[in-house]
Amino acid sequence: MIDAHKLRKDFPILFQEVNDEPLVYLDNGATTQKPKQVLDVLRAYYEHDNANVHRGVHTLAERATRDYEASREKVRQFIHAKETAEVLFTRGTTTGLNWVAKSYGDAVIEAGDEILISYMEHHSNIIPWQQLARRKGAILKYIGIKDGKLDMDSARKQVTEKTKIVSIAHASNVLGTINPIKELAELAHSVGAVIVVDGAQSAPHTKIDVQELDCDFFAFSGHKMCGPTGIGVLYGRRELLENMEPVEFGGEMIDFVYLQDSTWKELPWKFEAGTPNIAGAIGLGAAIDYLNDIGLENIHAYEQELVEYVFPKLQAIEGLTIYGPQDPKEHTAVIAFNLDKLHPHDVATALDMEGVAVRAGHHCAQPLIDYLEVPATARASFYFYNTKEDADKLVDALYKTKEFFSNGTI
Ligand code: C6P
Repeated sequence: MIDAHKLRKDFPILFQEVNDEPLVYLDNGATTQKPKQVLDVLRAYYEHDNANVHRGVHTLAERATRDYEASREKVRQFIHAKETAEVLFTRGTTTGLNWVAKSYGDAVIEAGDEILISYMEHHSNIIPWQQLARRKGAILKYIGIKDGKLDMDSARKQVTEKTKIVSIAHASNVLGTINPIKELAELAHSVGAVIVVDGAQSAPHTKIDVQELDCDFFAFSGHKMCGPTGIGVLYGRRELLENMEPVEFGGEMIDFVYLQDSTWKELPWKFEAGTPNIAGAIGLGAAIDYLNDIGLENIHAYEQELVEYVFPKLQAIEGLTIYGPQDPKEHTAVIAFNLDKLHPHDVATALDMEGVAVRAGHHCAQPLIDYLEVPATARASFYFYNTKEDADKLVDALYKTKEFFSNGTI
């Protein structure tokens, strides 16, 4: 089992005061903090090994290439892909989803075809499909939500012979819901569609096995799982990637360049044009080592324990509404809420005065926020280095916030 008090010592940033209060960082859905182990690897890379990859024969270039490609193998193992050819380094989830829409989507989608997403998607899993549908005259359809979860009856009704792509978040960044990807994959495959999974909020928190999930594409971000910003991964099944055109062109990704035409390198490099985020990839590898040492099963179990600890305390606050499933056993450690009629920005500002960092706004999920019929929400999102004391501090700060506003003193 996880000892969060011990693990948090790996995160120097957590030991500071904000507004004269010890920092309680509960904005892990936006980005997580980085442990010393990852910071050390990044520093060592720049101090000892920095060089461009795949181009030089000198020692530093060989070291940088070795470590960059070693990270790809770590990612492969982390998501249980069959081969490293299926692991593409990207800037993050957003880039991965855009690549699928642009490359696979442009090749496959025709006028009248259907793309199926859901009301709980992040903008990164909406707008690329809107743009694709617009380019091709296709139809973008939305699976509904029931009791804070994906409405599977709605999903079954909306999948037709015209459905070509189903793209769904594995875990919602607002509702704290885990979606049944395997079931959705079966549904998509039954009509010959592919399933794209937005894994931004699941890969950091639970074991991922892309083969077991039977997904065709899976995108996630390094910065939400203790890695650096600007690095992410797109997994794609080899048969699909082989037949896809690169989205970006330039150095690194070519085999031969003639005057009027060019040929591409083999997978995965044909998708990685230009100098990649070498340090980012190596840092992500270090983050994977760090998470593996703790154990993804342990992380998942501990976060569940935290949710079950804090949920009833939040539910007991009069006037506090939690969105998503009401049973903590069905809720991830992302908890979106509103307090009375207070604007969530005011709530987040008041919490910040107590040192508690939460996010407020539409969480890049405007269609969902409209669906919930609220202007915005506050959101606390926990990670394995958060303690029960952090949860208590959140609850205390919410009571104080309530009191301040009712007294008109803030
Ligand atoms: N959500 C949040 O606070 P990028 O920005 O590419 O690393 O990840 C985009 C993204 C895609 N899908 C989901 C489900 C996400 O949660 C995110 C990022 C952050 O909720 C920042 S908006």
